Amino acid sequence: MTDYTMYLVTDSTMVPESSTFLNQVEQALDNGVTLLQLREKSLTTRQFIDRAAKVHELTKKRGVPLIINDRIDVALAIDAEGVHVGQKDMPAKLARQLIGPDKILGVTCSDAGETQEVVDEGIADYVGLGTIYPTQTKKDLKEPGGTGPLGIRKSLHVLKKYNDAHPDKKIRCVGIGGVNHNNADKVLYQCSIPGQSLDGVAIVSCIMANENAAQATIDLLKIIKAKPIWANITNDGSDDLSTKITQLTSAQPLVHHITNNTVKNFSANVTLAIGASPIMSELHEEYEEFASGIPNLALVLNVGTPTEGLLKVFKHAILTYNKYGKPIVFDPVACGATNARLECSRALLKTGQFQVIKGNVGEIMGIHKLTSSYVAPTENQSLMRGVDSIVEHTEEEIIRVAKAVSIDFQTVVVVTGAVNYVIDGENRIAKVKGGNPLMGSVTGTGCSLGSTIAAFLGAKADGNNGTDIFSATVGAVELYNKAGAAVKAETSGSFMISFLDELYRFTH
Ligand code: 3NM
Repeated sequence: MTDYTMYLVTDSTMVPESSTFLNQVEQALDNGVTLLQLREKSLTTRQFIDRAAKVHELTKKRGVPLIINDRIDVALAIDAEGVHVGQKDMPAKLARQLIGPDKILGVTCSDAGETQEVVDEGIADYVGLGTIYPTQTKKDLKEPGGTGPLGIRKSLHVLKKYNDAHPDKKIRCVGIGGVNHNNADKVLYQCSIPGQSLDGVAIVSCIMANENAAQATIDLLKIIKAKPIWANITNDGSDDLSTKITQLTSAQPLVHHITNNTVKNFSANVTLAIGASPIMSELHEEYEEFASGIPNLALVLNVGTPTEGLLKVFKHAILTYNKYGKPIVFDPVACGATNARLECSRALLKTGQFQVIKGNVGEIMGIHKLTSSYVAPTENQSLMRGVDSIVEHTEEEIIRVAKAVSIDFQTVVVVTGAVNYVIDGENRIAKVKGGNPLMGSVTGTGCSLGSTIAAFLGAKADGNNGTDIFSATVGAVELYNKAGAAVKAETSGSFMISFLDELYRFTH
């Protein structure tokens, strides 16, 4: 069976001066590339055939299949193992007729619609799904900014349906576009839905343009085979709240906030009240130092007052915290209110992995629209839903939507309200009651729950240590609501002060 784990697509224009094209290919083949595609866009037919023949010598020796990009004639001339066609190349059906039933046929798909067409034809062996991230290697792309893992997951839903129905004739898949040493593990983790994952990644520049193609290949294979550092999550959350509070206060976590202007002061005070330390920084130059050096650190990323500049800061923070496996709590404030805000959340979800997404019902409903299996309601249905939403969402609906968000983004979801729901995938649900109706009259009481969750995660999650994110989050939500319920105040101003006091009392 063809091994798609690490699929090298060649490009002779980016070979470094210190090497040659054939040397780059040979280094890659000797160090772990499992499949090779010869992709030449400017050679004459004669040159292409000569090169293909030479490369085929190298691949045959190592038992690696050789796929020819676009040129069926060249593939047939040298008896290559397969052909890859893009959407503007020869239609897959004709390519199959020409190469016969036994050769490998691959097709590029840039969205779920194109994947559906390939699936409907049922003649491809694999699809190349892209573009994941921006790339300098290929111009003229349908979505130059990349679809992110979210776009790839939409195609995976289409593939899963086909593959489930055709277990003997599964269509395999690789992700392509901007994949490199910094993100290959993340790509494989995030481009995945229950029951359908990528079979591998396809890469060009991170090997072809590398001064040391051998080492680049070895390193990339290691990264592909490893899980991302933050995927080291356990499931052992048997601790009770008082144990979690003891862990919190003894670890004294640092909660880095990139949060909205309205709540900075209150969030900092809540963080201090529970025995953690706040830091409010929008200076991205210091994030590397934070994440690489500070133990028991977590980030709250709250998009309540977004700006163009802040979006860049958010993205930098996500990449840096993901790199060191430090937990991130994402608060998509008012993401359901405007399309621009929803797009802001989409951009951040595309950038990296969040350990927790926290929002009220409206916000989680907004994020649900970004999930890969979301189907927009028809006009009739939306009229009904419009009426529905005035009435209030049922518990069943809230849980269904939160589960969908949790599964798609592989994150713990917290839905706040009179009843709080903490949801981790299909099976783990905690309902937390308590709180106080006056919370609605004090700004920042929702946002500072994010600080509390981050503090609990920071106390437990540190780099490589497996952490039960769900259990830590439940602890934070429980503490927060207990403290809220314990407040005796009858008006909002005194509630605010007493709430800080209760948080302090429960943790000291
Ligand atoms: N196809 P790199 S992106 C050949 O999206 C190719 O279909 C793409 O190069 C697609 O690994 C791409 O250097 C180039 O980013 C990928």
